[in-house]
Amino acid sequence: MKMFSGKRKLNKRLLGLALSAAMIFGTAGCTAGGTTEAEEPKKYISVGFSQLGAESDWRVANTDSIRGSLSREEGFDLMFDDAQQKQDKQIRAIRNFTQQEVDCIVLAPVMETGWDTVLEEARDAKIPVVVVDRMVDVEDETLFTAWVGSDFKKEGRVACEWLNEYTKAKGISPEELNIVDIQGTLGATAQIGRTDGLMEGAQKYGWNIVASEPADYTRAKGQEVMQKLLNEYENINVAYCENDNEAIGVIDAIEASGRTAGTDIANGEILVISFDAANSGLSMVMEGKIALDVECNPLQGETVKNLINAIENGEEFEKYTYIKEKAFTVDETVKSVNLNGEEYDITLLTDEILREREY
Ligand code: GYE
Repeated sequence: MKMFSGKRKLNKRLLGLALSAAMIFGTAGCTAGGTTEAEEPKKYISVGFSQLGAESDWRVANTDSIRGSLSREEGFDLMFDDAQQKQDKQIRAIRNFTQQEVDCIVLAPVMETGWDTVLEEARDAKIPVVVVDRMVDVEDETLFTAWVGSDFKKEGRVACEWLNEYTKAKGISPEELNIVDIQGTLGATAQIGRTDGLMEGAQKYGWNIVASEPADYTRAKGQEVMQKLLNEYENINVAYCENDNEAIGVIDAIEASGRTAGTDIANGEILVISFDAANSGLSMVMEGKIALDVECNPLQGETVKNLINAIENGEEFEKYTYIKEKAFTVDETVKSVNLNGEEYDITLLTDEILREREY
């Protein structure tokens, strides 16, 4: 969907800055003999960025990417707020940015619902809002200007189609699969999409979902939840973890219980599937502890920068931008999967890919 945004009002803060800078330059010009023209002060685009937290490697990389792209050198004056996974903190941050009349707000929302009022306030103040990563579920889509992120349900589908093909090739029948879903933060788009993908796969192929429990995308919670589930259910043979940090915690719990994370289900191993493909997760793939890691790309900074520039300059931009992603394994059994008629390659993880993964 192509969008346009008209030129916005001149920001008051900028105007203030421009006036005081002109005064300083003016005085300097006089003492130097009165001939020097006052230099045009540089106009920065002021941006308030409300990041939901720092719960995972993915999130830290996402923050670094956006902060790196919205730098002074690139012409931005960035205010950053970390909400520690609390929606009320994000709402407060957005109100604060709105009151300060920033040129643009960037919002990485912790969950989908509950944003209508605060986004209306921003819209009333004519401040464009770029939503990144997870979505906002609002009555009126004009409450945000653009969105950049991933197709989380597609990620879940890739994982499930791979699991189906893989177990078929290994002679494991669908009813033998006893899966636990270690979910992300409930109500987050990444959780909703990845859980939906699994539920769809389980229904399609007849897998048994033993339990679904959220673990907030953290390693500590992933370990705690898995430990509890391993004590409760003896038959678990697949752990579907909705991010890498949870997967690493889950592997800690599997190993602490005396079991092994791997693909030999027939001999009691637990097959771990994960999402993100951060360096920490891919290292576990390399060690054979994560069977498949579906990529979710956190490097959204450049896209966000280009969007803000287009919005500010009244140029055309896309309302929704989906980032392309891969899925990694070290097992050559399944080379591609079919997603509603579309062939999707499964990438063989190499040392080079792992080395180059900076986050
Ligand atoms: O997978 C996880 C993070 O919303 C895509 O949030 C993001 C998820 C990501 O904490 O690691």
